[in-house]
Amino acid sequence: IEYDEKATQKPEQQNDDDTGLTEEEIVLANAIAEGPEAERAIQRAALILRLREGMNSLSRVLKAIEKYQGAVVHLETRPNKKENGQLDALIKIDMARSNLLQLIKNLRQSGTLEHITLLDDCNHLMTKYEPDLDMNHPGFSDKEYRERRKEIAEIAFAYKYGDPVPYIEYTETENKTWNAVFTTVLDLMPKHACAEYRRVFKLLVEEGLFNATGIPQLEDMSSFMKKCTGFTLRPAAGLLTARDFLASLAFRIFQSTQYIRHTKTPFHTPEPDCIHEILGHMPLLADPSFAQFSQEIGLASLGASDEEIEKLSTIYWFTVEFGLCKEAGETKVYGAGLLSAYGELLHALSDKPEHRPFDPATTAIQPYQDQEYQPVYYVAESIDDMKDKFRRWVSQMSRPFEVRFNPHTQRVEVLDSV
Ligand code: HBI
Ligand code: FE
Repeated sequence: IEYDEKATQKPEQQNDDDTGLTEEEIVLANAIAEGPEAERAIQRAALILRLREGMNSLSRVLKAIEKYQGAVVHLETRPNKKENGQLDALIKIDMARSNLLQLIKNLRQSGTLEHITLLDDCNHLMTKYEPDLDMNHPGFSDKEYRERRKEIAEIAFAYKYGDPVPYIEYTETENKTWNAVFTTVLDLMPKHACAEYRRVFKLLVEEGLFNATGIPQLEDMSSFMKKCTGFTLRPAAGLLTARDFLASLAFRIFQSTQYIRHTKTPFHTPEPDCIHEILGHMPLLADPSFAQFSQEIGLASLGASDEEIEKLSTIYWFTVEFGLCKEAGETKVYGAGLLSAYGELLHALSDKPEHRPFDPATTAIQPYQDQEYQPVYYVAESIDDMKDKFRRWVSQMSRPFEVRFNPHTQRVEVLDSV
């Protein structure tokens, strides 16, 4: 199979798609690879890549080619015209067609977040459950509530990494909604929440951050968590896409909503709100083992395919949101979705739903919905045991590369394990 020499030698024509390969290159590589030969037959292809630090470094690209048993027959680089210090590479390879398609997929997925500041671009909202769009939202017909939501959403969209989270002057109505939920959680928590949650909850009360009278400020919660586990908060405008949400966890950053649910439904909200984030998530994010687990889910999501993101989301759902765990022969709750919504908490611990042992491989493919109480919950032996099982499972997940977060440079680094 011949490749088109002319068509492959114009790196300056590539678009700004920052995933590495342009659409044209994909089409080109596919076209080159197509032919009557069998999938296994060795074919020649030309790829044009934008090389960048980290994820798309030349060494990683070459390693990926080696992994898919390709042979490099030509390689040249030149400075990218638009971006200083970046290189474009033309790489011609001989490779089996089936492997070539895998390689392209691998390279395409590799251009993800490298630096913590890129989280400023990770604020894509899912368009479900918004009070402006969803007729069933409790705030849909409340003009004042919708205005308030807009005002608070603006803060999240304007936020840049490194800014303090702006303070919000919560209204009397908003603080009353907090009070209603806080006092019920205070009531149920000693008997039903796991030891890690109870420990941090007590600390938060002692520090004066948790009290019945008012909603804690995200900036104060962020400083508290930073001292405990290094986790910090940044404001989110609503329910984010799983990819954006999980990516921030890789950097020990939790994207937290700052608005509160509608006052007419204090015990239910169709979307995350600050009560859910603060009462549900923050105590556990201040626990070292749980924080580690959360970051590892985040790291696993970087560069993952859509199918893998779906699996990680499902695991997140049945652990971080709805997880149960054993404690001295009893079943306790550690999931934030349960700890901040006492109706489902009591349902989860009753004999109505099914309890299964947490096992990442089966949990990852369990269907779930967010409209009604779950029929199935997964019970971990302990937070540590869950973290170990997850770590073992995720190491077998098909991944284009291994990553770790370097806290000193605030960069995600690709490890040489391919
Ligand atoms: N977005 N703001 C926000 N808060 C969450 O808790 C959240 C999210 N998006 C997705 C998500 N959680 C999870 O259900 C998983 O899909 C990761
Ligand atoms: Fe949540």
